[in-house]
Amino acid sequence: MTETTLIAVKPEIAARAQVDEAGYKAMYQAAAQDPDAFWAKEAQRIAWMQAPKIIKNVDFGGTSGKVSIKWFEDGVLNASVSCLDRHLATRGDQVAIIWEGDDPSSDAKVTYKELHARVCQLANAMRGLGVQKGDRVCIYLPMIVEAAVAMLACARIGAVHSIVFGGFSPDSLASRIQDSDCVLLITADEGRRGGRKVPLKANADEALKTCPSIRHVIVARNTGGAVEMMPERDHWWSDACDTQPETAEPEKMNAEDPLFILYTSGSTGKPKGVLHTTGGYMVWASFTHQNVFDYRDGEIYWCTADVGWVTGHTYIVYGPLANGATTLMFEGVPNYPTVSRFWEVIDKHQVAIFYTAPTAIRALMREGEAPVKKTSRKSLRILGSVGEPINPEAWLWYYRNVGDERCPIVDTWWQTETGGILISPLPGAIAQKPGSATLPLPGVKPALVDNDGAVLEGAAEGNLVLLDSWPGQMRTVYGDHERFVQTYFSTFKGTYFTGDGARRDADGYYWITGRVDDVINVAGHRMGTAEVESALVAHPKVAEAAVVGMPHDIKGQGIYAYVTLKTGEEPSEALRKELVAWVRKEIGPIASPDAIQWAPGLPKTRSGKIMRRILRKIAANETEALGDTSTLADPGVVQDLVENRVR
Ligand code: 6R9
Repeated sequence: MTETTLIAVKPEIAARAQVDEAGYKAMYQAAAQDPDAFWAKEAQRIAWMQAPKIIKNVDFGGTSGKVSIKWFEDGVLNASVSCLDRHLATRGDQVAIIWEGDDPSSDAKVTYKELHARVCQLANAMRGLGVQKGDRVCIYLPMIVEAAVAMLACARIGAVHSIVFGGFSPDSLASRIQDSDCVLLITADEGRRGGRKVPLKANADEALKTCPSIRHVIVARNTGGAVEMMPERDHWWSDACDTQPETAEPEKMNAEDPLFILYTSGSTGKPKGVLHTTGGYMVWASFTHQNVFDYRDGEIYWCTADVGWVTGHTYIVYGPLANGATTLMFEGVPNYPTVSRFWEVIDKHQVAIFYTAPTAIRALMREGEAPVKKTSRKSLRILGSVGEPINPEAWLWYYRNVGDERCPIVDTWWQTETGGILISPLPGAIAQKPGSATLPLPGVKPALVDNDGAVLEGAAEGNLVLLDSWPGQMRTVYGDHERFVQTYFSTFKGTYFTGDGARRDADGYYWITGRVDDVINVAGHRMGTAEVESALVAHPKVAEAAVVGMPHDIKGQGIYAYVTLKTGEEPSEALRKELVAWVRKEIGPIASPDAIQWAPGLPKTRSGKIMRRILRKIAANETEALGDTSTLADPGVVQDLVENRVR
């Protein structure tokens, strides 16, 4: 498979597509030439209480050094109205959410009317508990309908939700609650995943020991498992909501009022609270969901992400519901009870659009074709990929076996920070190349720069930046605007730096090569190597740790940790296991190291900087090409590390 392999848009797909090739080019040009006119028109896709007159007002700080991003700043709206109220007259009885449980015999359907009522009841309950516009509410829920209800109820009363993925530990939950001083926590007794239970309420109780800002906890009964309820503080969801009125006045929100915070990992320090606002985010969610998936009325749409990640925010809840879609929410995992589960769910619910991650595709690919082929999948029309680069082999397997060479694949590149998809083929417009995210969406201006910030033209490889703003862009890091400016706008002045590297081929197609910073991507989960390192050094026997990504067949990247023990401590298999368990407890299971190498010393420069370049090469078993080691304080440590590499 070379990069000249071009999979043309099939004529039958182009003929029916909402946007064809000429249409894409016209849209791209229109958005570039007159962004105000283009986005004023696109803004009409959502419901406004007061339509915006001022469209774009952005400064990337090129000359002033001050970064300020505003879209639709005089508009007034409520996100929950776009997702619910305005559909009631036309599609009140249409299913909004299909819920498919971890156990294949459990499912549920919720219409727009029912969803609206449940959201209003929770909104009223939260107001009754004193939650006000602008307050932060933490959501720590499994993939149950209540998660979507909680998000929309926050939006309804103008509270800012901050979802913490259910796989995070009590410590990780606590630090996120503390960073944004959340006043309310919404959780469940337990979650379910792959036949196992996740003790969410018990984790929350542990976390809340250090979270004085939380005044109340609302607990959804999910598994019925026993939990402790603290009088005054803890309320069962049903007690709080069932007697509430089924309507609730939506709060009037300015377009630039915050909608949510979502914590994500960077190269340094603790996870940052990425802040998204209301108007621009909603326009971007709706615009991209419709165009990238060529979404049509009446179709069943399934994104397999968890609402704990940005993909779940934009492409399970806000985008699809804004567009009046039927969105499927899946509680389970791809291989439970069998490795046919995804394909069985597609047949069961007649899914037309299926959006998943390369790590899931690679894991299922390993199981062979039979588990796929025994299902029909005739309902499928569009396939999507997100979270990490998809290798051409996995792309082709997905295309041939899942989509029977009938369904275009949209490989969508974006980030928590970007709010929605930025680079992706439009399925009826852009010929695909396996492994390439292809071309930017209208309104998106990517560029490649070298390490000095010089813009590279034509076919080139470099750092991926964005030259101008799009409506869905994050506005700040919660509580730390300076960190926002430093992280994204100081490396290459006047541009937004993505942290990714990319190659652009002769056709102008983008091939994302992965992170160029100290962020690793493990099974599509973003992790800062610094976070894992600080968890390791918090162990009483560890003196020092360095963590890098290593190639992993299924997860894309695995976590490889070099650990130096304190004097007098001896490495052992028991200690290795203890450290893995320690990191799971400190951060969560997604951060479990795949390999721990005992390192008597780490390769450092004379100024004491760890040379990660060398550690990455050793972890990847590329020890022939370690490069220049002459600047090391003690070149001898490298030999020891190479000899004792973990296989
Ligand atoms: C949406 C999401 C963002 C990072 C991003 C990049 C990687 C995501 C990708 C992709 C290649 C794709 N990434 N999609 N790389 N091709 N289609 O995943 O957000 O969790 O913030 O991760 O994921 O490295 O910078 P987030």
